[in-house]
Amino acid sequence: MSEEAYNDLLHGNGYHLLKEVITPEQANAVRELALTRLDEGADQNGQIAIRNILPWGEMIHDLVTNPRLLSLAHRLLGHDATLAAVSARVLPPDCPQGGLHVDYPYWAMNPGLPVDPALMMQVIWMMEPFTEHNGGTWVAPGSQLWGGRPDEARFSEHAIQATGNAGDAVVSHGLLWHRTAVNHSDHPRVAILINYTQIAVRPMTTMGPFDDAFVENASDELRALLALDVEKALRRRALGHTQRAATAN
Ligand SMILES: O=C(O)CCC(=O)C(=O)O
Repeated sequence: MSEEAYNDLLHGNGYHLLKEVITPEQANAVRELALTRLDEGADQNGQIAIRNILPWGEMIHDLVTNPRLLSLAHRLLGHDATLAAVSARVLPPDCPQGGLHVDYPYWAMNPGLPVDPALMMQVIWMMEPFTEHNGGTWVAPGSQLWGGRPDEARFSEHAIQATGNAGDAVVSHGLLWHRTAVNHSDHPRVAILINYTQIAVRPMTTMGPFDDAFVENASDELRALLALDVEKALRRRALGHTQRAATAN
């Protein structure tokens, strides 16, 4: 587990670039897959958002259960962290930039939002090199600590673009102020977005229903992320609380 990434998310820039998490070839295979599924997407102000891509199969399951991401998600959100969303974001050439925001569940909550413990970690998987030219995500370093609603003027004063290579992944605190960028290149830019949350947070999109074959074949990591055994996981939490309280008394 990268201690540096953990500290960056909570106390530093609010995001961290994990390099070479998968190979450029693996990233390109996911990119090609996404480009064959564009018809499942919704137009979001000129950008394409394809929600709940788990049914695309093993390539996506492998991204979601990647050990480097999971170990960070577990450290930040608890060993029983779950999946709130997994989607593809495609920026067509010359698309307009996206709206400035923080991520779910923070945008769905009333003010007084906790930075530590974090409620959510986002992953922006780069399925091709991200550059300032083709739409590297705009982020405001340290903004997870700013509190309040995202503010255009303050954001534009501090924002920089996250860049990296195919197969790299930017992990970020859910409170980081960010927005998608304009893609000035002549081919679509593809990201896979993952949101991991604490188990007590309701998923952002409906994940299931899962058929019997899916449930039988799901790895232990995927079962935990989808809270397929949620009552058991919550009982373990409750027991942990009781034991901690007994030790404290
Ligand atoms: O596709 C991107 O550049 C990042 C999008 C993103 O982080 C979001 O929409 O929350």
